Amino acid sequence: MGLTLYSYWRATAPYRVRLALGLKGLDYDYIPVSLPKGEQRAADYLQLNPQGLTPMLVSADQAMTQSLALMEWLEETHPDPALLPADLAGRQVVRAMAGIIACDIHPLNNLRIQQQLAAFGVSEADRQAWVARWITEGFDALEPMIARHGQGFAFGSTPGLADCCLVPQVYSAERYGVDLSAYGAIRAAAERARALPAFVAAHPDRQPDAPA
Ligand SMILES: N[C@@H](CCC(=O)N[C@@H](CS)C(=O)NCC(=O)O)C(=O)O
Repeated sequence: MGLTLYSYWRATAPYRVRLALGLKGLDYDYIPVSLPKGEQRAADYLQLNPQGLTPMLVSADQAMTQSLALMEWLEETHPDPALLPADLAGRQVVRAMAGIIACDIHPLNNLRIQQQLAAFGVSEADRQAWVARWITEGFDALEPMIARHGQGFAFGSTPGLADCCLVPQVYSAERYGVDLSAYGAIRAAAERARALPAFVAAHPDRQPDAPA
């Protein structure tokens, strides 16, 4: 089954899916979608993905969207190695961690939100503070969860779906200069995951559309 990922090198939602693909050991073709150039709103892209966002994963003739749904699809179609814990309670915690990042932090800081804030005349410094505010609020909730459930990784002792969400969000926090000193459990989990080959390969700087 050939897989094609539409991605932008430093966007965090496609980064999650690259990580899940890598942890599953799956090869895929990479098609860059330049978000600054607005390629996500080009007519041919919108035909496949009417929401005009990345990532999009194409398998056979199915064009699929939404990073969380894509990771769940990968989990169902390629169960080994598992990205979700075997027990129901554990799966709930991992999905809650993923939700904090993908539903409660990221949507507030997305490119189109920042473009809209800029269009409303919000200064760059205030936009920076906006980004930091939502990352901090989310990480305040995530930190005790990882401290409680992590045993090396965000949840448990093997890398999984929570790490696929966490590492890109930490990357984004660092990119925006957010102070992470209060988040020891988050930093330790991200650091450990980032050393793994699948995480090294999925890093934004390693993507074909990253600037040289
Ligand atoms: N909930 C979606 C969010 C997708 C999303 O917002 N992707 C961003 C990149 S991280 C994007 O394509 N933004 C383009 C834009 O804002 O115009 C998911 O998890 O896939």
